[in-house]
Formats: sequence, structure tokens, C-alpha cells
Amino acid sequence: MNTAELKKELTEMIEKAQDTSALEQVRVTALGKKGRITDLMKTLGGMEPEARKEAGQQLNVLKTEIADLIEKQASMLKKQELDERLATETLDITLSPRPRKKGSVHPISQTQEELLSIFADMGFKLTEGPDIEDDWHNFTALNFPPGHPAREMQDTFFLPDDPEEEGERAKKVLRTHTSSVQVRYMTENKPPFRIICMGRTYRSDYDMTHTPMFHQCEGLVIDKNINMGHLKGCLMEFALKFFEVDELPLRFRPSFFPFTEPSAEVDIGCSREGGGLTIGAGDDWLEILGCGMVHPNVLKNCGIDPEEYQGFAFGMGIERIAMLKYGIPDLRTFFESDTRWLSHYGFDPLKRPNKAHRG
Ligand code: 2U9
Repeated sequence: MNTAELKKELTEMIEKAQDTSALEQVRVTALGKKGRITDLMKTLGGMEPEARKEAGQQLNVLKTEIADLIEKQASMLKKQELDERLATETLDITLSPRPRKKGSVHPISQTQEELLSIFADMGFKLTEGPDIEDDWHNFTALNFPPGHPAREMQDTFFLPDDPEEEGERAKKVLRTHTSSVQVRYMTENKPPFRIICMGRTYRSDYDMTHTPMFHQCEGLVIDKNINMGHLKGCLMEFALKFFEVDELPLRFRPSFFPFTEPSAEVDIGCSREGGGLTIGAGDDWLEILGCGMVHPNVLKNCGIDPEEYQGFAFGMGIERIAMLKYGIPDLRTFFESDTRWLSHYGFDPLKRPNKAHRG
């Protein structure tokens, strides 16, 4: 019985098996019920006692050696297969696990959606523009004279000049109001139009009631024969819908802005009795926005003939009206990302304001 020859043959087969199922085949061939070693074991019965003893020992040694080799090869293949899987499989650990607590919609997003819903119902189209503006769109087109305080260093965030532009267009600022978006729309479109824009605005200011970044919503209507009556009607409808009341006293106080003439600030009636704030009732007033008839110079700057077209415009701070509507006392908390604040003042993501929800 030449076990050395068989050992060599089986060892080669084991080494050649390059996956676990091929190795299992080799195990069956060597050690299975009808395997090569098992078959030889069966021949022991017909041998002389002496020869049987010797052959039996040889076969047992061979059986153990082959079983050990198979086990070693199996663990090597297992490790190899795992290494291959680890090298090819990717796991995105940035994916957040399913949250235990539902997230909430930030009051700014909620208020923006409410504003959009209300003004869209009135036929306004939403427009967008860049946060980084040039001096012409942010100031000059809007009738800000040279040296106007709003152009001053302390109010505006100035950015480095754009080397590819010249003059006022080269001077870059973080927009101080969203009016620049309306300027862009006016220069690129023919009237009549009814547009609103919403977004971030930047002013170098920080105290209880000012943050360097805040949100504005502005509206602009340009058409033939537009007058203050249209402006009043539009803002009345907005205020009733936004504050969700049937009656609301509105007061127009004369004011001044470079881009509107005449200009007004608008207050809503309220009561501060008992320390709280009730919107609509009482004999007190709360300022909510500014407005006016678009200044003829602004129309001219944007390529619109003021003899043919007129318009009204309004602007409001989104944080301010959200604070009034939802009783949020401190402006700075809007930007602190405090999850307790967000779960208290935030809104259900599944209940978005739209026509259907407001009835
Ligand atoms: C164009 C022409 C006119 C937008 C207007 C106001 C009045 C206003 C302030 C309210 C509080 C800004 O957030 S705030 O500080 N805005 O009072 N905004 S009229 O007038 C425009 C806009 C664009 C072309």
C-alpha cells in the first residue's frame, strides 16, 4: 500500500481547491463514505494480521494528516473570501440610522411656505437670485444715492472686487435685501408681472433684534394703472390670511425708502393686556412690514417706462413675522440649532401649508 503516493495526490488536490465548495468535493473524494482513504480502509479486513496492523496505522496517520490539511485550507479560504468581500463591499456610514424621534420643520421654512402659499393664491410668481450681488443691483438700481448710509462699511458686508467686471458691477456685496432679485427680474422681463422673492439677506449688525443674516420676503407688482389702493388690498388680504383672523385693523404710517415713493410702514392692531400679545384685538399697534409705490427712478433704471407702467412693492422680515405669529420671544434662537427649541417651535413635516390645509 503506497500511502505516500496517495498523500501527495490528495495534498495537491487540497491545495488546488480555491473555494469552499471545491474543497468540500476534495473532502468527499478523500474521506467520504466512498472516498479514496475509506476504500483503502475497507481492504484492511482481507489482509494478514501483521500487514493489516502496519497498513491500518499508515492509513490512520494519512487520514489525520489529510483531515488537518483540509481544515487548514478551509480556514485559509474563509479568510480569503472575507477579505475579498471586505474589499469589494462598501458600507455608507454617513447614512443616519432611522431616527427614533421625528424631525421638525424650522419656523423659517414653515413661514416661507405659508407666505408662498398665500401669495401664490394671489397670482404671484416666486423668483430667486444670488446672495452675492454687485453694487449696481443692490444699491444703484434701487435709487440709493452715493454716500447713502446703507452703503456704508458698517452696514454692508463687502467682498473683494470681481476682476472680470468693471465699475459698479465689479464691486461685490452680500445682498442687504432681496430687492436686488426683483431688480434682476425687472431688467430681464417685460411687464406686467407679479413676483415675490424670499431668502437670506446680510447686514453687519448683531444685538437683541438684529442678526448678521436674516430672511426677507418681498413682493412687487408692475402693471398699468396700479395705485396705493391695490397695495392696501393686497396687504390686507395677506395679513388676514397669514395671521388667520377674520378681522384685523391695518395702519399705514408714512415712511421713507429710496426705492419707493410714497412709502409707508404697516402696523397691525394688537393688544398687550395682561402681559401677553393678542393679534387683532385691542388698541395697540405692531409694525409688520414696509411698502410703497415703486420709485419712477427704479423703473427707469430697470428699463421700464414710468409713464406707461406703475407698481407697488413691499418687504418684510420673515423672522419678525414668525416671532409675532408663533410667539417666539428671541430672534437669536432661530440660528442656534438647539434641538429642544426645534422640537418646541418646529412643525410637523407631514402637514405642509398649502391650499388644501388652509381650506
Ligand atoms: C424693487 C422696488 C421696491 C421693497 C420694499 C420695504 C419697503 C421694507 C423692510 C422691512 C423690514 C426690510 O426686512 S426689513 O428690514 N422692507 O420696508 N421693502 S418697500 O421695495 C422694492 C423692492 C424692489 C425693485
